[in-house]
Amino acid sequence: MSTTKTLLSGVAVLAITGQMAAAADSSDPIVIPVHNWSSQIVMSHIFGNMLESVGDNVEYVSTDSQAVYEAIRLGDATVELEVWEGAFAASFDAAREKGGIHDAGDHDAVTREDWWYPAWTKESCPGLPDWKALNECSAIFATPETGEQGRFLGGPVDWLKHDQERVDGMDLDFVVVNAGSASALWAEVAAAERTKTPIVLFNWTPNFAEAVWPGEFVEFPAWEERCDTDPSVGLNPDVTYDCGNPADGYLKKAAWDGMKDKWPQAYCILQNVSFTNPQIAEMAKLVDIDEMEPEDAAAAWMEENEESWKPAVEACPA
Ligand code: TMO
Repeated sequence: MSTTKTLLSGVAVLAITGQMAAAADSSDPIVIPVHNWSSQIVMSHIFGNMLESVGDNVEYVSTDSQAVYEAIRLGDATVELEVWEGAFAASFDAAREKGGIHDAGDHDAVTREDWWYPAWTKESCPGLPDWKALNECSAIFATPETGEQGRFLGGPVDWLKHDQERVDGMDLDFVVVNAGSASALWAEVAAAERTKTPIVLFNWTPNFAEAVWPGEFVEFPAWEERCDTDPSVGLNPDVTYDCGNPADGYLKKAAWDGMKDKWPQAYCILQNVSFTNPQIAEMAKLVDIDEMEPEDAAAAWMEENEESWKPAVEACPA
């Protein structure tokens, strides 16, 4: 008899706890933006799956990776899982200044995004990685599209807005040609590899590419705060962007200010989420090398790496 009673009261307690959980986070969908590089898409789905595991509703929307900060500030999107310092600090800071979006903490990862070349390139331009070698060797990077000048193959236009400013500000004898997609970048590197053709392009770390193609970033004058906004900072006194991107950049999470009140449990989980360089490189690899769909990659990663995400959920009871 007493056993039954205890069991029943246990059930009653569970039911109440369940109700509290339902009341805690709004049932409105948490809007998770996805962009045009693989780790971000996979990580966003991993985070979305973590939220669904506690009963939250999530919705994924494809958005421009710069405009997303304005969208979050206005509450049209809820979170950003990958704020890369090199590409997005300026847009993130601008939105934060207006209000409505905040820094929700750092990943463990350290990032770099900059001009990069695969190892064989150095054979025909031994002065690399020093940026000054670029102008000595610009002719080896020429393509029919760029004539006498070298080609810098940039990423999709929404990633880095200032490659052209750097070319102008540092007098680089190069033409910036933007790739339409990340996969177009990798196709160009793979094609160049077959003939050991020199190539300089936009790349980043953590990424799957470092495991496939040994290579190096070009060493521009080191990044300094305000190099992007204050002409007196950097190599030349009267231009901006006359420096490299941060060599040990942050990777942050960002959130809409209203998130912590509307979805407190999800917000707690967001704060606990932190991934490392190897984990992020692996997320990219599952899509870019193993050719999995991002949703499948997220599920496979979670299955293999339970210890790397479950504690972040369990530390956030309803
Ligand atoms: C924004 N990205 C990580 C591709 O440099």
